Amino acid sequence: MPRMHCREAAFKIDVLIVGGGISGLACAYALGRSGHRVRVLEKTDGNLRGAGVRMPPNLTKILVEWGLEDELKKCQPCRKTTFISYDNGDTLGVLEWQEDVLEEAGGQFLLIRYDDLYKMLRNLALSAGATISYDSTVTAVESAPTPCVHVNGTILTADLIIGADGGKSLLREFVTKEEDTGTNGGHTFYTVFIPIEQVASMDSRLAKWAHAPQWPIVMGDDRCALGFPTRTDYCFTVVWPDAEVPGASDVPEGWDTCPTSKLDLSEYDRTPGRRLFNLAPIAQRAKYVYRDRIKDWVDHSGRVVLVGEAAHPSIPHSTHGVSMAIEDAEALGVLMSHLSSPEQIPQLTEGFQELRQKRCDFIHFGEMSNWAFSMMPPGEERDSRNTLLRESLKTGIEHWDDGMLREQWEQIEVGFAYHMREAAEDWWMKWGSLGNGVKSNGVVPIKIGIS
Ligand SMILES: *[C@@H]1O[C@H](CO)[C@@H](O)[C@H](O)[C@H]1NC(C)=O
Ligand SMILES: CC(=O)N[C@H]1CO[C@H](CO)[C@@H](O)[C@@H]1O
Repeated sequence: MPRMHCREAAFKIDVLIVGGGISGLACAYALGRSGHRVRVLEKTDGNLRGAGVRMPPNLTKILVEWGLEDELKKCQPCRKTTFISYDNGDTLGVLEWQEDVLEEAGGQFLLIRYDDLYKMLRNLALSAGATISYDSTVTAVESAPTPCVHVNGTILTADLIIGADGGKSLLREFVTKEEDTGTNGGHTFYTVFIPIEQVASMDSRLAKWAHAPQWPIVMGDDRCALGFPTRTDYCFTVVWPDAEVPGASDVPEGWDTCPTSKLDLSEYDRTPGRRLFNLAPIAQRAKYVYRDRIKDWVDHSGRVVLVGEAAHPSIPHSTHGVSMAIEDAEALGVLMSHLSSPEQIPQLTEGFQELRQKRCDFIHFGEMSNWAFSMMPPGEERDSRNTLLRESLKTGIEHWDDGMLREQWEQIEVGFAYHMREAAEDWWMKWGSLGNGVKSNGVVPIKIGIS
């Protein structure tokens, strides 16, 4: 499919993006495509780590519009989620992504390795004219008189600075004027990749997972696991309480590796998860650090804006973390394609926050509740969860009438049923074109009589 027609801004600006992960590269593409001159500053050498990524329909739809349809065709599709008990390996329930739901959502549900998605986005960013500088750690930011960052002992200036520097974000501290409030979440995510052919060659209990288009969730007491196949590897993640892993509380935030033998999964002998996990000697490790929602994504000058995890920190491996980051990029790119004067920048960055914040917070709370749902301690609540899940085995998702499950499901559906480009264009029609009323201090014009 040809790429969507792209509008080039009448007024082109210099943009610096701090952070060259998924979020930064997606922004680099979206802004480059809108005609702006983009430079990405990435602190690592570009060999970023990550686990597996679930790409829900509304994300894959954006990527198709960005011209990636052929690459996506090679990805492993996902058709259902199976809920399994950590204690005995029993299947508790299924949630099928029915063809008509996916169709309505306008895209496929696909599974991919982080590094494969990362490479696709890097190629897109470069193709849109962005430059990427690696080994470039930003140590300070300023917004007045001119937005600039300090990097390698020099100062780089721009018209707009985008903070795509992840959960532990220097740019967030600059925008909120508050120190990072991250607190230890008490759990760490351990991910292994096992070549898909190796899994396929195991005995039937394991082999059946190798090419199954599904994403099983293993639900335990204060712990859970999830897995899925990608084109090349089976990606399996165990979420474990730090209290049970010597030294885990002292692990720094970010991605690193550790031996899989650090986790004692012997109690879970009966579950296929344990065997999968033990097939790989080394796991990728990501600590969960909890952060509160923040009020402002844009600094007072309107020329420093946060996106992705820097704006709305989430859980590692969340279902919508990557899709929220890429929707952010799409939204900012569409808005900035309307730029016709420098004074308009603060209006559009404020508009970006207005457009995105509610949705990201809503999706985030949905993810938090799904997480709690998957790690319930034994007790009445868990028993009723399991009863409801077992019902779904008999009846299928349409009959998940009970409040809790229904709500859970609707959260997921709202996540899918969204069109970022249209939402951004709508915002522009309503507010952006009132641009002559913009004040240069970044205040969006007061909205009277339009809804
Ligand atoms: C910073 O220095 C590294 C090498 O030390 C270089 O690769 C990188 O491009 C520099 N970044 C910038 C923005 O000058
Ligand atoms: C990119 C995108 O947002 N795609 C779809 C999301 O879901 C809605 C409604 O279900 C579709 O209309 C969009 O095309």
